[in-house]
Amino acid sequence: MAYENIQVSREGPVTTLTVNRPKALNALNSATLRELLQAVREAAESCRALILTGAGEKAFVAGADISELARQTPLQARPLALRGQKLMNTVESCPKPVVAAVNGFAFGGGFELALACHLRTASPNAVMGLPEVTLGIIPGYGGTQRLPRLVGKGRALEMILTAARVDAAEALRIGLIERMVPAGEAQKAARELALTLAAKAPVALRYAKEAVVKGLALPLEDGVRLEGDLSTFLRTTEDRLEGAKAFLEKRKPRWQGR
Ligand code: CO8
Repeated sequence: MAYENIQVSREGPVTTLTVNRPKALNALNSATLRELLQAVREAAESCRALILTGAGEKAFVAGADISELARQTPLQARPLALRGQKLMNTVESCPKPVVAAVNGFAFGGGFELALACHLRTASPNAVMGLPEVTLGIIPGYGGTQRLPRLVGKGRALEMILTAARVDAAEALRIGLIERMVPAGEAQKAARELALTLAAKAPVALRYAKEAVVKGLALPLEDGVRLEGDLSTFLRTTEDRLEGAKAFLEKRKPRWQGR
């Protein structure tokens, strides 16, 4: 499907979705949220790993579209908030691994999009933060929930309440991103990561992700139970036989995804 504000490129097992609204530093207006949701769903069907990034070298996504937010009535705001949350939940629960290539500004809803991804690479010019309180609102696309799960309550509260901007080096130090790479290479690094992921057993990857993401929202005992259930289920797949066979035959496994 063709999109107005999203570019889709497929290379081997990896699909890259690029938010492309240069006039607004790739800010997520309502139409872009809708397109991105559709694009993520479509890509999840056909690829082994996904990359999300922003067009150009200046911005990943500069947030929700402030000019649109400013025009909204409360009745219009609610569906928009739900659409944004739906997008972030869809990214996080995507059965395929999703890597964010943060190639510049990632603020507000843009940062929340990166937080919903499973892994993040960033170039040195990346700057991240939740500036909502400076606009008289609070993060509305999951930032108040996903940020503390990543960096802890104190640092998340500091970032949210002071609207502090975090550069790529600091983001790496506090565990907001997994890789900081030279200028212009965030997408290349994301691709390397995505290819590494695409070479792993797809169903195992999916359930490992589910165990971590869902488990974090559960008491430890229930999380361990979930891990046990998923792990037991995985011992029924054809891929687990292929994994053992390939190891014993000293060759690369040929995953079937079942
Ligand atoms: N929305 C709309 N337009 C934007 C946005 C945005 N988020 N960010 C930048 N733009 C536009 C600018 O208005 C400007 O347009 P124009 O050229 O027509 O004046 C163009 O992009 C270039 O921006 P700047 O000239 O400002 O570029 P700078 O390099 O000087 O600054 C910054 C870059 C620092 C990124 C700056 O643009 C900025 O601060 N942008 C806003 C960042 C922000 O506050 N983001 C959070 C938005 S709120 C949010 O995301 C809430 C999510 C949950 C909502 C739930 C609601 C229901």
